[in-house]
Amino acid sequence: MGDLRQFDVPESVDPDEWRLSVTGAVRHPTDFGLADLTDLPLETYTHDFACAEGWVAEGLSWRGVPVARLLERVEPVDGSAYALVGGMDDGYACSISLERLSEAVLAVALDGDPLPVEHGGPARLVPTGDGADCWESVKWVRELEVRETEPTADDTAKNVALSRIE
Ligand SMILES: Nc1nc2c(c(=O)[nH]1)N[C@H]1C(S)=C(S)[C@@H](COP(=O)(O)O)O[C@H]1N2
Ligand SMILES: [Mo]
Repeated sequence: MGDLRQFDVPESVDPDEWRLSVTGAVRHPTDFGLADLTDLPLETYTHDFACAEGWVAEGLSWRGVPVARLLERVEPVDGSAYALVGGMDDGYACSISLERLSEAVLAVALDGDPLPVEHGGPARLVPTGDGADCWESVKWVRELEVRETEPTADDTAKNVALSRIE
């Protein structure tokens, strides 16, 4: 049994300034505020979160918007296959296939409370299913940029995460 770790919140993270932009290879680029998200039907996803550093937080209950609902709004163009998910901490971005993104939850609550900024509030990407890496659970998500090709060069998340491991 364990909890999520308490990492420092970077200075560039200001929850009051938070908006989500869904951009890139989509027909209708859209900006969402928190109320736009919480007006949508929310779902709960419960799982154990395991970090590559070797700790586990068991039985986390995330509540949020299925990302599929957001993608329906923006309509990715034919041929789009990936997204780059960016956090409010500058330089942190994670590549994910559109298929896995469409099965993810954009969490706005954790264990019944609004998602605290320490754990990525207002909104954190929570990929579902087995085999997600801890660094794909992007805190303070401010941009989902849909791409046609895999954004490998812009994907910094794994390096940031592994650089914290001694
Ligand atoms: N934006 C952002 N998201 C992030 C990270 C980060 O540095 N920046 N670290 C990742 C890693 S490696 C882990 S283990 C978890 C840690 O979540 P916690 O701070 O809620 O314990 O956040 C993930 N999401
Ligand atoms: Mo991690």
